[in-house]
Amino acid sequence: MAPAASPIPQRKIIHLDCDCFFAAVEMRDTPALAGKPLVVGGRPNRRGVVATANYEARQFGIKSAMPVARALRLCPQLIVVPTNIERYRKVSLAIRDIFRLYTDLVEPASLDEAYLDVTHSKCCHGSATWVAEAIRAKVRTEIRITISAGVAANKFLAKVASGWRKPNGLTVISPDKADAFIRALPVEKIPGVGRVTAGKLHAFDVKTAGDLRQIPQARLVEQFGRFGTRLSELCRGEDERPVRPSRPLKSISVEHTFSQDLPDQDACRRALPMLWDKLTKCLDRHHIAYVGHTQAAPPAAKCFIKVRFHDFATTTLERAGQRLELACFERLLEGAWLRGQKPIRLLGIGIRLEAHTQEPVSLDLFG
Ligand code: TTP
Ligand code: MG
Repeated sequence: MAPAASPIPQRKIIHLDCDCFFAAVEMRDTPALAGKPLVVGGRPNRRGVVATANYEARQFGIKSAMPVARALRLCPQLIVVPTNIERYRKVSLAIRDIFRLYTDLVEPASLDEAYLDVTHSKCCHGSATWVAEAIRAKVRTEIRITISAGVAANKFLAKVASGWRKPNGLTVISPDKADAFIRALPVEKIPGVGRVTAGKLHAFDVKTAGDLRQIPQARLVEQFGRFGTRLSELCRGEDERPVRPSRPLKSISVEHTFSQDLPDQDACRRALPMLWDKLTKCLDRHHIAYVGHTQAAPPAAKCFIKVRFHDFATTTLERAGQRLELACFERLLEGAWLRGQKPIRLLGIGIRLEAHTQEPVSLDLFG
C-alpha cells in the first residue's frame, strides 16, 4: 500500500529583524555613541542619504533614505557615521549562524532579517515563541545588539509582527487571534503598501485590512495590477509562500540506534518501515516527492543506507537513479549487510540532494 501523505500542520514561522542594524553595530563598537542621536550614511556635503538612524535620532523625525543634510537640520547635534558594509556583513553572517542552530529552514531576506520555519523544530519543546526568545537572547549576549521577532502562521503575519513592538520586541500572533489582528491592521502596515498605495486606498475610505476585504478583488486588480491580487489575499491573512532556505541542503536522512542490537538482516528489514515513515515525514516537510506520495512519478533519487555494526564498524552504501520508495532501501540493506554480517546497532536511510540525478530532487526546495 502506498503511504498516505501526512496532513499539513499549521506552520510556525518566525521573522527576525535587527533594530537599527547598521547603527546598532556602530554603537556596539564605539560605546561612546550609544544613547546619542546617530545616523549611518553618506556625508552631508556629498548629497549622501541616511542608511539608518538609531531610535534616538528617529525621535527627531529622521528616517532611512532622508538626505543627511536634512537630517542635520532636524537635529544639529546628530552624529553621522560613514557606512562600513563589510563589518555589517560579518555581523549578519554571525547572526545567521545563530538562526541555523534552531532550524535548517532559514531564509535571509536582507542583511538584518530572516524568516525561519520552525514548524517541525524540536528545539524549545516545539514552541516557536520560545525559539524566538532563545534567539533574541543569544543575539543580545553573543552579538551584543537587539533583534525583534514576530511569530505567526505565515511569512506576512510574522513580518508584520516583528515590526509591531520595535525596538527589542517580540509579538506572537496566535492562529486564533490572527483574524481580529488583521481586520484592525492599518493598510500602511501591509508590506508593499507604500505612501502612494496607502493614499489611493485612503481615498476609497479604506483604512484597515478589514475595510480592504469589502473591495472586490477585480476592483483592486484594476487599480493596482498584480499587487491587487496580493492585497486581496493579504487582507484575509492568506500567504502560502514557503520559507526557502538559502543554503542548499546536501542530504536528508534519518537514523535510529536500537536499544538492543538487531541480530540479522531480517530483523533489519523489519525495522526499515519505521525509518521510512520518519524519512517520508522529512520529505513532506521539504516538498520532495516519493513513490506513493504524488500522482506523477517522482524524479530519480540518490538513496543511501548507513549501517553501524555492534563493533562500531560503519558502512554506507548508496545508489543513484532510484525510485524513492521503501523497496529501494531494502535492496541497499542487502548489500550493506553483506559487508559485515554481524549484529547491527544503528540503521540510517536518506537521499543526497546534490544535482547528480537527471532531475534534481531538490528542485521543489529551491525552485
Ligand atoms: P531595516 O531593517 O529596514 O532598518 P533598521 O534595521 O535600520 O531599523 P529597524 O529597527 O526599523 O529594523 O534595514 C536594515 C539595514 O539596511 C539598515 O540598518 C540600513 C540598511 N538600509 C539602507 O541602507 N537603506 C534603506 O533605505 C533602508 C530601509 C535600510
Ligand atoms: Mg532592521
